Amino acid sequence: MTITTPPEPAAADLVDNNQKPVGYGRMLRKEDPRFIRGLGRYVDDVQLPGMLHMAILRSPVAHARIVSIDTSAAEALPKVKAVITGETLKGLGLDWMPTLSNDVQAVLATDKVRFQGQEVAAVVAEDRYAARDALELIDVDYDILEPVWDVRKALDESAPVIRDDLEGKTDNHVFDWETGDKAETEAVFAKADVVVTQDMVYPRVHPAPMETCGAVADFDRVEGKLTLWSTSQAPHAHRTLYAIVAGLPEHKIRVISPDIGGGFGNKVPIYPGYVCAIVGSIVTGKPVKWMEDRTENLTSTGFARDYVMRGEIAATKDGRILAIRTNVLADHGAFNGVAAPVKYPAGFFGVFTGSYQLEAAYCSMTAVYTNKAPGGVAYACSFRITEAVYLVERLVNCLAYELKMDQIALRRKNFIQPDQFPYTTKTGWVYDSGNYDAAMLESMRIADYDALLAEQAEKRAQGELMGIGVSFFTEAVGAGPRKDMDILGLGMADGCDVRIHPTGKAVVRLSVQSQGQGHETTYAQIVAEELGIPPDDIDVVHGDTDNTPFGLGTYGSRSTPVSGAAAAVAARRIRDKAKLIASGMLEVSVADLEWEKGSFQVKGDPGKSVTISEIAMKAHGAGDLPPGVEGGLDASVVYNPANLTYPFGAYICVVDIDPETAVVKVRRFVAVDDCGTRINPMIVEGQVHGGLTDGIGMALMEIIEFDESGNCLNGSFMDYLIPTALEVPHWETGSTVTPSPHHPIGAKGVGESATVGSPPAVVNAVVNALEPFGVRHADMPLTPSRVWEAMQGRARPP
Ligand code: MCN
Ligand code: CUM
Repeated sequence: MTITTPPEPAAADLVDNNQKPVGYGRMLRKEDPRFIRGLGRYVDDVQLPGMLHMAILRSPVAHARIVSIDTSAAEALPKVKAVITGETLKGLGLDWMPTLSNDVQAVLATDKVRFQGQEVAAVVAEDRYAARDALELIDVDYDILEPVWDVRKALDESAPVIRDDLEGKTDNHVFDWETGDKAETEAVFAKADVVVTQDMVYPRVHPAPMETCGAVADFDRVEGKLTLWSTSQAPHAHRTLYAIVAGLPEHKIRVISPDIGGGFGNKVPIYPGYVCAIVGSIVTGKPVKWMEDRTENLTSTGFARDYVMRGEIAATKDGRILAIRTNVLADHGAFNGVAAPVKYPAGFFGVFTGSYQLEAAYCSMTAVYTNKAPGGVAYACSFRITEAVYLVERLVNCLAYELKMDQIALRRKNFIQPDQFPYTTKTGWVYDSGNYDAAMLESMRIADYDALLAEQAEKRAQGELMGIGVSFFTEAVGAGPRKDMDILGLGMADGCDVRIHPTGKAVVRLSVQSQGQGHETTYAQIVAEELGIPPDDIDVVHGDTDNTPFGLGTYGSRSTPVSGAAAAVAARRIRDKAKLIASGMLEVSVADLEWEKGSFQVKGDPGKSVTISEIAMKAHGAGDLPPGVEGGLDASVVYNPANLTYPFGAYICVVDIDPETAVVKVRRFVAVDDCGTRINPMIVEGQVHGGLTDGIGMALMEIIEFDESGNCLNGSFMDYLIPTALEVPHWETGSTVTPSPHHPIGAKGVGESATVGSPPAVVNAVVNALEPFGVRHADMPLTPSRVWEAMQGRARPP
């Protein structure tokens, strides 16, 4: 295992795209010239001849029986071409659709509405305005029912049953799930010197991507072919589901995800709007466009978190952590629309054991339906690892508080050690590689931790509220080995096709789909590194099911671990074939050739060599190839990962709290991330900066709440606060490099690391600042009012 701590990059390290040698490095993003000039092509930029526009009527109430829907006035509007209701869809067998977790979800409500914002009817009209006007003319008679808005009361005997559509359903229970050894954990807790219990809530939040969800459906009656432009993180998986749900032949469906303005998991599920746009196009014979507005996005699409957790940690009195136990109540909204591998009903929450050597661990969870929008797995969640990391990192700080131990010293005492990898946790996950202490020490060095402690002591003496918060996370990303992981029966492998043209230029086709992560750059870099072709000569194609290999798409930071591996392996296969061709060209045996980035040369005679472009021309050109070698220079790989990859990081946050207003200011944030080999360190840092900003948002301001009638209180950016440049500090990033032993280039995923790791660091810092008030915990978001209540000894009960 190699550990390096690269120095801060100098501007001179920025690699010009055409500068050689090519490969890994801080190359400027190939997609940026189009994005920064406003030339990106998003779904809403698609304009087709004769295109119609669709708008959706949504339920104004959280829970009600639908008595009647009168669409006659809307249909009479001159520009209206079709009004679609649940009854229309029922005729096509499309009124309900499967979710990604084996539940069903209403496409358009027929019997009841089950959350505020639920889809009730769709209008297709000549323009967007007419479609919206027509919505106002649809008359729905609702018989209001009592809503279930408090997750803690969802299982009460008296609670109304939300999902009476499910046969035999008499309560709001979704699933129970457990992991770890209960009896063993109880035994370890019984012998522990210290047990600390803490209740905490990870509130419902929303990914809020800049671009809302939408689609353009174009059903060609002549060809019988459906083309769907949609905001999808997983175009291939969506196509297969449309084939299964709508009964359309799969080869007659083309799903295109063009440029996507941010996904963050919000664009993994299939939404009723996509299905209605398809039906609208089939019914009218015209292309139909549907784009949500901001309120629709915030109130009806995939939310994140919403876990009510009780955590318990057992330790010796000198700070040896022995066991962790947790009980979780999970709010899944009205339909179980979680997108996680099917064997994992709670996603990868099972890694709540964190980065520590434990003797035992146990988790039990109950998931319930409420009258709220469905979702649950979104917002850079790494399949619920955000919740898991928050739980364990808050618990460790609660333990430090009780033991009066330094939060870093306590962590360092309990880390899994480098020689213990691969490490099997008490819940059965096999961490592939790690050197946790190196990352922790690096973060302490950058932060100058001792100086911070001294400063804090001084400030406390003067009554100032300065807090230092630490978190250390391990993530499990790169789903996944197909023996263990699938979504609705589709194995979680992903593919890459690499094709080298005769002139030595290349095209790389991926089954994963970028929403802003820079795939056009980094996949070109992977192939460039392997083949010595400059990245600017390599085009990356993605997001079009007609032109890319099958795969399950981008989420759970799985692109680099899965498709990134596929790209490297495909390029290596091409290199192997190129070597055979080169041996013919140079008239030497294969054993006499050596690879020098971009060319094969005769060992001991570097003057005799052929470049990869010369080989490409030969592969396509005239004359014989060596016996048994076919023409062309292409390769295609479907990669089945051996394991997940386990990136990790050490974060230190410094906050100041105004004692008069209780406003929290994040003054410093140090983030040391280890994602193994870094393909493009600049892009990795960009991903980390974004995730840290997410973390400040969730820790300090973001929440989706409901009132007692089930009304969503955060349906606009006036009420759903997201951080701006004003709330974030200058990020201080660092890195260590511990390659993944099973990934062909040693890379681990990183896209969600900072979102996962930063919220507990911020909360730990705020709570640390409030230590003089005897505060051990306060729940997110730590708005001034909540911090003020904590200061008054009235931390809101979770
Ligand atoms: N990378 C690298 N070296 C590594 C690991 C990654 O250079 N060792 C690069 C990759 O090549 C890629 C980027 O970093 O360009 C992110 O890679 P990866 O960690 O594999 O994550 P994915 O590409 O699968 O992206 C998904 C992840 C998720 S799940 C969410 S949620 C999220 C995130 O990415 N959504 C984003 N970051 C986002 N960034 C933007 N701009 N927009 C989103 O919607
Ligand atoms: Cu869980 S958000 Mo990302 O996996 O697309």
